[in-house]
Amino acid sequence: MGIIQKIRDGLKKTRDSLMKGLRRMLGTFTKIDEDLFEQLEETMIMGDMGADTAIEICDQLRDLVKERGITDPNDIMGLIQEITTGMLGEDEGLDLSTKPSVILVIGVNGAGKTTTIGKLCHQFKDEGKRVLVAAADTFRAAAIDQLQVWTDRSQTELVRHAEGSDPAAVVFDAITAAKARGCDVVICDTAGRLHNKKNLMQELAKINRIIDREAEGCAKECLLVLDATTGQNAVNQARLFQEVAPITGIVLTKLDGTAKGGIVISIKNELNIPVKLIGVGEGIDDLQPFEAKSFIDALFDRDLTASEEKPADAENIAEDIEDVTEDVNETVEDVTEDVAETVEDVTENVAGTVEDVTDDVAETVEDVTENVTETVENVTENVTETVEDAAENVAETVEDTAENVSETVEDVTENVTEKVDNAAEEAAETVEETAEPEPEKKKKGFFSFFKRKK
Ligand SMILES: Nc1nc2c(ncn2[C@@H]2O[C@H](COP(=O)(O)OP(=O)(O)OP(=O)(O)O)[C@@H](O)[C@H]2O)c(=O)[nH]1
Ligand SMILES: [Mg+2]
Repeated sequence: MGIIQKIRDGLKKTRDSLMKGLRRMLGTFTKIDEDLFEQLEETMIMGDMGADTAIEICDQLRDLVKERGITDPNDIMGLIQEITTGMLGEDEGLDLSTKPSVILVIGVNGAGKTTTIGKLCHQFKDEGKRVLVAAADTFRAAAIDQLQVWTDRSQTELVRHAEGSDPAAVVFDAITAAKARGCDVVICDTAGRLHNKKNLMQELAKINRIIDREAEGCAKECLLVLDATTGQNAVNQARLFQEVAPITGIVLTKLDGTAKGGIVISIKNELNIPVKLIGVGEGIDDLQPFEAKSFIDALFDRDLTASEEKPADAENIAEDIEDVTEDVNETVEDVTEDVAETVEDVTENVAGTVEDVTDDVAETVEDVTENVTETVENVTENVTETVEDAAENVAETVEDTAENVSETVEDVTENVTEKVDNAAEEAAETVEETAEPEPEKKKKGFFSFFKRKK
């Protein structure tokens, strides 16, 4: 089957849903007015074109309609085709201009990284290139084995380490081996999800640094694999990964399994990263270089849409209802999946944040404990020293005081003894004097009596 036919087949669901929806909606209008633009915008947003892109397409459409004086709603589809072709811009292929060239493949789990690598190996091998694959998704043993199956199929070389080993070391070994063996391309598979987002991102950043260092001067592609069935969520994923490694191109997988092919336009328009490859099936040949013209042709092919449509009889209406029911169920399923994924991501982020905060708190507590212990130690030392000094001073003072007191006591005792002695002496003298009678004194008494009488 040719490339164009594959893309057409792959885009059947999108054509059935988005393009048929747009045509149906436009068919209800007889003139171009603001009501038409509003409904158009809504239909495109529902078809996963993204709100920003839908608004931009309608703005450009208003200008073109005015500029060219268009009045027939039947001309609108042609104008949308023109505008979206302009939005997709020039095609950009993979840059494999050096030997070796390195392709780093990143993306969330289940996006289709390993399958895309398997398909790429097969294509490069067909082109006569020598390919070496690095099994840098060391998170699960099954991931390494899955890659081994693909490389065995295409008979390409694989560098693998044990499960749980450092993915950057695998990449390092792969680049060293590729240089030594003269390989043309090194393709690095990576893990989609580790136990928290922070770890995954740090790991990817490390791998990216190793490639820049070990493959300096080599052509390098960093391909972000996005699952088209996730719709607008894919744009958010791209924004997240862009922070870790500069993305050079998008691989949009599972276009065959979704009605959300409009995402291609929104990715290019909102992120300005070229879509370089598209996956249109699970087979080894189901990877195509992205060509804007073939893509838009396949998407807008009125003949294909018409041949896919059947005349409206009761049976077909029933079929249509069945289709719509299927679409609704699919949308509900997608939304449920998106919500579950978001809840998982949020839980993961919260767990990561809690872990980080716990780590920080533990570190702070450790620091504080250390500081407090040190301070307590210092204070204890100071207090001990001060107490020791004080005790010494008190002892000295007590000694001095005791000495002074004993000296004073001695002095006082001496004084008291002296005074007692003196007093005793005086008392003895007085006693002596009192014992001897004094005659003159009696005479004196007698005369004085007379003196007083006179
Ligand atoms: N229909 C369809 N299925 C695809 C396409 N690409 C990959 N798949 C399927 O998507 C599933 C996941 O693919 P993987 O290649 O294992 O995804 P991964 O990104 O390596 O996932 P992890 O290793 O878990 O991170 C597999 O069942 C693939 O067959 C595609 O273009 N179309
Ligand atoms: Mg994988």
